[in-house]
Amino acid sequence: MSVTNSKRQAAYEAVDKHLNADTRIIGIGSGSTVVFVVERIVQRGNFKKNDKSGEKNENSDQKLEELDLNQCVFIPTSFQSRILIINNGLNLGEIDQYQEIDITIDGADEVDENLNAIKGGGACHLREKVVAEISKKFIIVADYTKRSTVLGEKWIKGIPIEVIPFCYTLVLNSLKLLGCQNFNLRMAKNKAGPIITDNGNFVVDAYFGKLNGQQFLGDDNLTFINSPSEVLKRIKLLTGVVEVGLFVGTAEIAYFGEEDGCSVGVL
Ligand code: DER
Repeated sequence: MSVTNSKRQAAYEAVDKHLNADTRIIGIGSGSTVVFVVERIVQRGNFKKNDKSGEKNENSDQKLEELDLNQCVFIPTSFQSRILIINNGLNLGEIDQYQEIDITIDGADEVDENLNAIKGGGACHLREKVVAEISKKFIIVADYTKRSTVLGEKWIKGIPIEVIPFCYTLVLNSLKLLGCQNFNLRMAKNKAGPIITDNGNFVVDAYFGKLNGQQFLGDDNLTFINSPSEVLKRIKLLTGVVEVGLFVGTAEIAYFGEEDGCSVGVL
């Protein structure tokens, strides 16, 4: 199965399994996989209403859980997901309107066996993390290339770090002191200079190797445990850092589109 089809498979399964008649406030992540999440939501929401609960839909042998899109509000995690919501005629909400979101479905750049994730390949991880943290349920959808045993195994571009623009050299120096040897300011492709996030900040990508819980020696001869939670804490404490693309203990379940066509939910 192609990577694109495996993204679609994972996205469709997450929507089918977790959105139902009671779902009202839905967070929409960013990236290419969530495009299929919205595609499935629009498909599901177009089904004819069943007047009697329990009545079988003529096209399916399963009771259809009605998803009434008129009753739902969709919260974006980036400019991209905002446009996705608007272009599909879905009700757009804003993050500061709600204390709590029913469910958020989002992509990831890499997911380990404990469902920790590297996110921010699309430089959207600040708003993604805010939306994820106020969601009662946070679900990851990804193609099979994103599934790893430990973070840093396949995604070697580095942990995305959103930084205040005038602080980026300070952050780079601090990462060096932490013992990271492989870091850079993320440069734009069709624009001179660095990429700018939706929040007006820069992104630094820093690779700490495989986050496998081994000892990590910093330049200051201080060691720390190279685990997702420890590395998140170390980076987040650096002056000038706004948010880190490590989502630790956030996801409840992840769906990976597999090469053989089915998708698998990992708890
Ligand atoms: O930036 C992010 O965290 C996005 O969710 C993104 O990286 C997901 O990747 P995708 O384009 O493969 O869905």
